[in-house]
Amino acid sequence: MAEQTTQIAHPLEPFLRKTTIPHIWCPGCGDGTILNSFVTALKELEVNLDKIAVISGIGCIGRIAGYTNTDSFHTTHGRPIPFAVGVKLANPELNVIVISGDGDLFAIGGNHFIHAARRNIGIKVICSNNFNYGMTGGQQGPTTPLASRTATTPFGNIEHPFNLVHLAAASGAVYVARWTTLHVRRMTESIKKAIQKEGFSFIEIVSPCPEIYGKASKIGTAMDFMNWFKKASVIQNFSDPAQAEITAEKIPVGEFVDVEKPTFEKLLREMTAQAQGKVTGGA
Ligand SMILES: Cc1ncc(C[n+]2csc(CCOP(=O)(O)OP(=O)(O)O)c2C)c(N)n1
Ligand code: SF4
Ligand SMILES: [Mg+2]
Repeated sequence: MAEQTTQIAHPLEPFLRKTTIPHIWCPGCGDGTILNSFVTALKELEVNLDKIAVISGIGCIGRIAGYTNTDSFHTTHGRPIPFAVGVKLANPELNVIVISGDGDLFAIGGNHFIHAARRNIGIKVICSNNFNYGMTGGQQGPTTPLASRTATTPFGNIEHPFNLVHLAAASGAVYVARWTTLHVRRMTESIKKAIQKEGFSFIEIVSPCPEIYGKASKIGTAMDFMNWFKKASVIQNFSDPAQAEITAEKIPVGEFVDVEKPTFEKLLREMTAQAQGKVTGGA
């Protein structure tokens, strides 16, 4: 007699686009943890998936848009924010979430980031900061630590990195947080908060790239990254983001900004209604 097997579905299965799984990420890559946290946040919030749009640029983390079972765009390198802004302004009811890399968002796409934050456009941006361009072989990028070795800085990086939480706060983001992939529950809570918040929200996730950056920098394996995160992370909620530089000794994490400010789309709606009223009134 044939043996009967019962298949138990994984609780996160409805949130993943099964036709694109298995994913391409290397063993130990932090991007899987970010995906897990993100879909857990969607599940716990019981959001209507038809109201979520996930938008990414090009890079290892950029594949995430294809793995989530939502409407999504895997856009051109550096341009997820302009795509997201277009989606949000066309349909302000949608919760538009950009998930992309440090290179994508802060090198080629840096200008888009600062101006979307300044305008307080109600999109949410989650950055997988792995300190390099993972997908293209580990080039140095805008968050590579000073003196760090990468594929293109064999004698050590001579450029000062961005402090992303300071950049986001100074540009006008209404919610700013940083966690590492070791802080899974806190990361999930922050993602939930950002999804529910109006206005431009930014979460930096410090994430291991053991396969490329780990080797070049000599930080080592995924476990070595986790040990570094455990040793160096200090929770400093609502401390000065300007003082939150990441160093080998210290990774300041936590929520840095949580304020309210009228969003671009709200002001646009009000201005349009006013202008239409004037036209109608004068006719
Ligand atoms: C216009 C353009 N320039 C360059 C590239 C090559 N490219 C693809 S991904 C990438 C960098 C990705 O780095 P990051 O955003 O940090 O993502 P990661 O792979 O580290 O997750 C680059 C330079 C491209 N695809 N398009
Ligand atoms: S190259 Fe790095 S960032 Fe890309 S999948 Fe591998 S470990 Fe992850
Ligand atoms: Mg990167």
